[in-house]
Amino acid sequence: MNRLNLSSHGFALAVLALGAAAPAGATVLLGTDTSWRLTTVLPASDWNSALDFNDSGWVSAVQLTGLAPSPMSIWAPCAHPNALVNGTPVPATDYGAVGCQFSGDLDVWFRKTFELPAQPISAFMNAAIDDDLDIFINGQLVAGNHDCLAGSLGPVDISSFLTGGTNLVAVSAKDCTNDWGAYGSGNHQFSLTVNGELPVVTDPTSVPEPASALLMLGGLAGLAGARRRSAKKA
Ligand SMILES: [Ca+2]
Ligand SMILES: [Ca+2]
Repeated sequence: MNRLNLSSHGFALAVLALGAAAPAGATVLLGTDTSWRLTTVLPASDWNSALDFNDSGWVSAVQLTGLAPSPMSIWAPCAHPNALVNGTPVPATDYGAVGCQFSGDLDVWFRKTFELPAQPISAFMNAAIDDDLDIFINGQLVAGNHDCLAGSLGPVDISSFLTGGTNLVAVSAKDCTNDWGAYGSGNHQFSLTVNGELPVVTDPTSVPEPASALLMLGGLAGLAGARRRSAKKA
């Protein structure tokens, strides 16, 4: 199992930039954005393995404001009735004062299906989480951390977990407190990128180069002559 632990950096989100360099020739195969689906209600058990899982009751992720735009940090929509300040519920009208990075959503389940033309030659995943998570690729647990501290992970080689066609990445994420305290401790965020290389696809309908075509014709003529000679001997 290709499972790695997060390194911890406290809750200072400024340190959560994803620093790992992508391999030469690699392109972004996947990134967090608002097309990811999420729920804050414990889903059925096949949420992280079934490509056709019905997530029509889930909602779109929101981009958290005030953080680096790339990779995009996402979470649940910020208006939520469970947020606290020093144990006291916060009126929803106050949420805007501190941005969507603070809400009362502690447990969030994310899903994203995406297409690949072929299994990648290489695929390296980096992620950042405030606070904890488990990441599943096509039903397989590939990374996890449960220390109730913000941190980042990667690069994790996930190439063997990906396939040509439809793939599923599913993430259970947890913020460890819904109490904003002095607007500093109840924050949360999740971001993920996969960089990798896809195999070069040769076009079977391409016209052979002239030199190649001549060689091919010469080879066919030689083969025909050999067959004629073989037939005379028989
Ligand atoms: Ca953590
Ligand atoms: Ca937190």
